Amino acid sequence: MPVTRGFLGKRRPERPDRLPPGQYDTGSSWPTLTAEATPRIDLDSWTMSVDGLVGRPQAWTWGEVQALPVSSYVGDIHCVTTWSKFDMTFRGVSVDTLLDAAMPLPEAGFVLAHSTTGYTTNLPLADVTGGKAWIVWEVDGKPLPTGHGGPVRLLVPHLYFWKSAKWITRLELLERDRPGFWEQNGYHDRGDPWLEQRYQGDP
Ligand SMILES: Nc1nc2c(c(=O)[nH]1)N[C@H]1C(S)=C(S)[C@@H](COP(=O)(O)O)O[C@H]1N2
Ligand SMILES: [Mo]
Repeated sequence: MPVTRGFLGKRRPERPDRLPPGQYDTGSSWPTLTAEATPRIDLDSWTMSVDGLVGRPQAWTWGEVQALPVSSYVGDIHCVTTWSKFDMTFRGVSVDTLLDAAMPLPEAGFVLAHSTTGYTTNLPLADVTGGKAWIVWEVDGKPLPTGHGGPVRLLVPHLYFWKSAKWITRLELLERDRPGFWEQNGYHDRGDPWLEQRYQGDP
């Protein structure tokens, strides 16, 4: 079979345009990264709350959250430990839907995401509004595995994956930025993978 060898000499990422600087394609594997013990969550008592600087604090049960309009993300995720994973499909509810119900006050500029375990991560409100963030319970057509944050995790795919708090239970709206778990331990405050905002001091 005739082959134009010159073009095959060097292995390149299939889609270099999709790989942020310093990242590699993890392919079919999906590493699990958890700072704390994996919790056991009882869906009968689980709630998703939005509170803090909002006009109408909200708390949805599992059944109530599932009755909200479904929204999906199809695309890539990027971990600060340098793996990226392409073409994932997550299904859940847009954070916009939750915030619309809770009606953030004008002075709310930041959000602190809380996990049932005590893990926290902070985000500017602008990074979880406008169709950029979800709470999700399904991945690639299956329930989100417990190790990956099931039953429900936050998904903020345009930022490094530590912002996507597993076992999410609460979004707290704040006037001022309040560093979360990794942000207190040396990670960048915002974490944009395209700007390589990995650690404090990075641009
Ligand atoms: N509750 C909780 N959420 C978390 C973490 C964690 O340790 N605890 N780790 C973060 C980090 S550093 C990453 S890279 C991703 C890992 O998600 P995964 O284990 O599903 O790949 O979850 C993020 N969310
Ligand atoms: Mo991470």
